[in-house]
Amino acid sequence: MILENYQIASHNSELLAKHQRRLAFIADEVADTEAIIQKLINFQIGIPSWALGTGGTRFGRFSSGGEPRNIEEKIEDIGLLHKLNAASGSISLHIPWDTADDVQAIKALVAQHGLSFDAMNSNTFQDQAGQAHSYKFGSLQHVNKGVRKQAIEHNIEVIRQGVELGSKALTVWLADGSCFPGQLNFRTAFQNTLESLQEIYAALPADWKVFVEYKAFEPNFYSTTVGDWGQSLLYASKLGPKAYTLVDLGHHLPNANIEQIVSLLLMEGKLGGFHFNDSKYGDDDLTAGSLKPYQLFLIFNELVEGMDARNMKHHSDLGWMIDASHNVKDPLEDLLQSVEAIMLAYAQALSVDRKALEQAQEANDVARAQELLQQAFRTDLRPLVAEARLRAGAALAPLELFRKIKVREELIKSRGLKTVATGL
Ligand SMILES: [Mn+2]
Repeated sequence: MILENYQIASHNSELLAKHQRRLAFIADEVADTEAIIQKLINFQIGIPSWALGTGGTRFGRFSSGGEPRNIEEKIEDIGLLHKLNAASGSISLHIPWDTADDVQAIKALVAQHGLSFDAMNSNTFQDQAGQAHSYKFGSLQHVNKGVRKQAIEHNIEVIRQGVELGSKALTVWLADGSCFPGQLNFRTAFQNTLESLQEIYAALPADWKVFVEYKAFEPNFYSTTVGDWGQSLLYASKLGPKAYTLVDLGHHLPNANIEQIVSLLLMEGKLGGFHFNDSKYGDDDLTAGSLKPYQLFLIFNELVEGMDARNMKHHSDLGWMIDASHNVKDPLEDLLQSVEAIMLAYAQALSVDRKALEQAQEANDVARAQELLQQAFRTDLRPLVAEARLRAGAALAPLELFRKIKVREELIKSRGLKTVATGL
């Protein structure tokens, strides 16, 4: 479905007067809003190809209809999101779900929508039809060399496909681990995984990165071979300068201090990227900012402070991606909400009075430090995020416009009610 410029223009003109009043108020309240708006315009969030359809649990999946049936339709959906919010500028592919038959056509389609390719994702957590070995007991960690070799070759094939498309990174998330005590030797599992990752690392082009994603539990429930940021950092450090840790917000044990993890990984130059989502219990994969917006802000606060300390470019030096699942909401509406929440948390972090915060820390003025952070969090900066969209030619209120022009109804008309997108 194509969203026309005139539709955006007419939507914006209806909301413009109210928006300008709000914006003027913020400009009065917050220092240097112009610099914040410019950074928001540059900032882009990667959309995962597997989040465009309705997600499910092991109990069931309830499609909302009109889901993308192939990679072309996934790109079209992300193109539509990007047209609505001008902040969803890249697509992250999962292989083999998204293997392209015609690479040139896919590249052209992505370019036509003003998108780029984010990190490529390998899949050794499922068995594929016709594959020689099973990953039931792990992939890169497996006790059988033949299984490890198959998993290594798959990752190298993902890099090859990514090079053809113009991606610059590989994300490796492993389901490897064990479900019961005694099932495996922790050191052997680590060493096998490291050696496998070393072979994959050796296949990386010079300008590529590999992100080692960690996860505390699930699908394995006793041990996970890349289970936390310490283990991921160990792998990334042993692999070399092109290897980084990837933080998925839902992959920690409850109450983990993620902002502290982020701060230290940045200090070590080993933070590679992010998977945004929100959760109450585990890897719930809910809409970013839907449960713990203050935590999201605190994470961005550390990101901005830590990246500035290293003179990093906010928009390009880390990988920014959503990794979520949409069981009960329209996936596209859910993604619009996630991007909005991420942009807002970023804007809030940019508005923190850094100098004053540093002074409060030096003086052990705890109350003042809290006031400074909460001042930024509690000031409604949504007009700045909307202004960034307006200047980039997108919609002032993306979700509102999405509903007004009946996107889902149109997608169901053209694709059918009973479509199921590949993914989780
Ligand atoms: Mn993830």
